Amino acid sequence: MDKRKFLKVSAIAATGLMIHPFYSCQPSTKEKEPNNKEKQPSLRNEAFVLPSLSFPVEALEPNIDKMTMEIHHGKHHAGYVKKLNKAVENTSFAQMPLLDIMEKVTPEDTGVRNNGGGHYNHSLFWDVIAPNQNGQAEGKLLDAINEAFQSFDEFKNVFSQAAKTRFGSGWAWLSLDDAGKLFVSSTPNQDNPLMKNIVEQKGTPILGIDVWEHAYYLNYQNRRGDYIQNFFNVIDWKKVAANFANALK
Ligand code: MN3
Repeated sequence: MDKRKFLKVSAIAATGLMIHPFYSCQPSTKEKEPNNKEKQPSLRNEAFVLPSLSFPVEALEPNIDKMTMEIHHGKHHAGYVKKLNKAVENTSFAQMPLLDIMEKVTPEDTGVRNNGGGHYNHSLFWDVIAPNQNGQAEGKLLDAINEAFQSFDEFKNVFSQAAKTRFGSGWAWLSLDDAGKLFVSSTPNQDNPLMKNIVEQKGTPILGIDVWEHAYYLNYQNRRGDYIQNFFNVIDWKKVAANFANALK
């Protein structure tokens, strides 16, 4: 084979479009030796598990009802965990911690993308909601919100609008970008701002709202706007502030 023809065949093979006995014996791109300059992922020894809620399922009523919490946590989130454990089997994700998976997952890793995102997103969601909240960010987090959005009320408007206008199923986020600035974004399905190979606006989420219908339909039916408004009654701003402090490190 002359050099030009060899290069052409190699280029086609690299796209994965060419099936040939020679190439089929080679390790897939997922299994190839990682680039030494790339950060090595740390390892995880155990299967992913459903995190417990830190409050009783009825504790968020009337903002989020008991049955929605039971089904959302006990069925939907549990389902993502189960399917994630299955999806990572025999892949390069098998022993990776969740945060490394979020960083490395690509659009083609459908099962890991949907269920890994589902596990991460819901774990964050349960962590930033709680009963008996005062509804207000404070301290350095409030300063950062004021800097990015001019005021706390304006942040609420921008965040609510992102949640309301997400077409179909998805999430709205408050995240910290690489430059240390807060921003609001929204993602479809179970994507999130950590998925740098997938999302447009990359960052570390510190607050997220689930706007899938399963998150509110039993209590609010089609009134997504009312659900979003009442979600502000259950945001645990101390937890969001802790996430903010961690993201700044
Ligand atoms: Mn959900």
